[in-house]
Amino acid sequence: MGDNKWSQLWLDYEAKKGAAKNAEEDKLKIDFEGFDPENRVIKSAVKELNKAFTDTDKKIVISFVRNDEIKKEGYSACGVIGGSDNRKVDADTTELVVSSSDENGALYGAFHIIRSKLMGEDLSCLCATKAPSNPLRMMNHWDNMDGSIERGYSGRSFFYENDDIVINERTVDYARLMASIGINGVVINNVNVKWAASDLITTRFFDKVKELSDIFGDYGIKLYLSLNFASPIEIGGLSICDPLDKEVIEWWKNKIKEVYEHLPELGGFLVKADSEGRPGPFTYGRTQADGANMLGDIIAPYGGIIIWRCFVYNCTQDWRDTKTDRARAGYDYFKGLDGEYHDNVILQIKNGPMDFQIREPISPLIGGLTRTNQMLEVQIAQEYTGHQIDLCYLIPMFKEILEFKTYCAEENDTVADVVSGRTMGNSLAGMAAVINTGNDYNWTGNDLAAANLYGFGRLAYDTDLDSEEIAREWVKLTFNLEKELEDKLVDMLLNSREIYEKYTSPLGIGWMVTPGDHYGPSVDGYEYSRWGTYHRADHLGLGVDRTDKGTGYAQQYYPENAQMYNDPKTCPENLLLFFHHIPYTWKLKSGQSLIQYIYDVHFEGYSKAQELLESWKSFEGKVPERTYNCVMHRFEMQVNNAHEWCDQVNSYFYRKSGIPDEKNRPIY
Ligand code: GCV
Repeated sequence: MGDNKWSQLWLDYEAKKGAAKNAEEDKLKIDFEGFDPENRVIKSAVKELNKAFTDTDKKIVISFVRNDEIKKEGYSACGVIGGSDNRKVDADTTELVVSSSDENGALYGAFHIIRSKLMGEDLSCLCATKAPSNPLRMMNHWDNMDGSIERGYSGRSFFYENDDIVINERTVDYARLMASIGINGVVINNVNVKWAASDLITTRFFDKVKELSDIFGDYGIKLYLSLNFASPIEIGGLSICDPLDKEVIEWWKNKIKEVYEHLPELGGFLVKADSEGRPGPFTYGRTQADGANMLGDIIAPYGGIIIWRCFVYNCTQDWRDTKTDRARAGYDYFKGLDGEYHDNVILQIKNGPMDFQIREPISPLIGGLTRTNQMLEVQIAQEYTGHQIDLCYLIPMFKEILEFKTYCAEENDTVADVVSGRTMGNSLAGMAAVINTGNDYNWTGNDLAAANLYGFGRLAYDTDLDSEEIAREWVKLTFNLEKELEDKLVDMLLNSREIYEKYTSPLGIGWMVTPGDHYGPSVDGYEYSRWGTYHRADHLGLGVDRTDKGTGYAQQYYPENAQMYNDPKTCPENLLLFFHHIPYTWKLKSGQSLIQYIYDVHFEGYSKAQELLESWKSFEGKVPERTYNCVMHRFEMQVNNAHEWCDQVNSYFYRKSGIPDEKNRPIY
């Protein structure tokens, strides 16, 4: 987009416009039945359609029709050639009817039409009925008010600069992009709430937060804030933040009243408590439920909700202690309180029991809780999956997570069922992603990482979509490629997670990353530290014994899964080292020994990374030059990274085990 400072990603209407670019603008007519054209969300839908349809050479009538039978935030979008009987339009006109029961549904219907148009579909044949799988579909920003982003790989924050809030046209484009993929909630600040961010709930920032909230509101998005549990101390001048203390409770009552006077549309708060040094109820001998319920009760009269994170574990562990297991912590802390959380409290649970590794089992807490609102947290910021340098399309991983059968009920027992509210019939449920955006021109550092941003939203709205469908949509919307290259790019995306896994940490072992930064290999980087992230390799074998004879983590699952994981013969091989300490000579199903597999898979991963780079060369001249160069540079870095991983991991395990590579490849 010429001189613009940021791209329009999948909403780049200009780049998609064809021969009729300068067609008369009055070809598009929009009607309303049961919707107020002055409603802010409807106005956004209309504005968007007008932008997207300036190149139409046919007459188009789009009618927004209220239909109360359609599910909340759902829509049907259908084309009728020559117009329907009751809405009399000329024969050469395409009529499209968007039916929905609410404004968000109407907006999503409009974006569906736009998507179909951009993908070159025949709108007169359009016929889609959709309803969101998840009631809450949220993005979590880990943006700090100084403009930095915790685990951000795409530049600085576009929300903050120098401890102040920035609002400009990019803010509006951000809201448009999020609405176009069905996002209906955004947490604007890092869960580690420190310094100026503690003041987001004070008069220092109310006006600007309100402005942001209004922009989001135009696109059907609710704004949420991460909350500092120690606010009574840090901004209130109290000496404690004990959730059961009368003075503390009174302070919160006044504070939340004040917040809602200024921010009447605030969705609620996200809280990271008792985690990685953040304050919380444990300091006062209180439970996580005590903390969450106190805030929940106070915010309830305003219609707000409390999203309470379950990422609570001991981050000062002694590595010599082989019984304490970080993987157990979420379940150990939260399962016993199942049923005690109040109705407007949701527990937000990371997909795995550790921390967004390239492969982990599903957290046993999801579905382990049967009487508590639950929400799934995934990370599209590629903290452990390549920093948006290495290509790693994460939607296949998210699909695996959603499809995992927990056995928590006789039916509707997958993760998708639990977090959508289908299992328990609750409406406070959903999916959240730690977002991968920043103020880079392309928003996501690597142009191809936008597939994760797009994909998360689409998947959270419709968990039945498959990874390939989503990848193809994104490719079609973002580029103008011939079929052969489109297929090639889709394949590159679909294979990328396995490639990353191959050259990094195989069979579920995870970690082995550079401490702190989390990019690049350092096999023992976390091995003798306090973080609870160990591989336990010795000269005989590798992996963590999490069976009933080890840490007992496998027993946190329902019996079907517990038994499967407990036995190395039935444990899925891609998680073998997560659950078991395995000798290097162990024979895998392929017949390879564990050590030979480690060597082979790392050489293979490195060579596949080189293939990705080679494949990208065929996109020269076929995608914008800026994109081509940006991605090429990243593939070059990925190849170096894969090389380092391959050499370091193989050398490490060769030196540990003393067993040579059967194929005599260079290992140092
Ligand atoms: C926001 C991991 C990350 C931290 C992050 C934390 C969390 O430990 O490395 O940067 O903090 O997860 O999810 O709270």
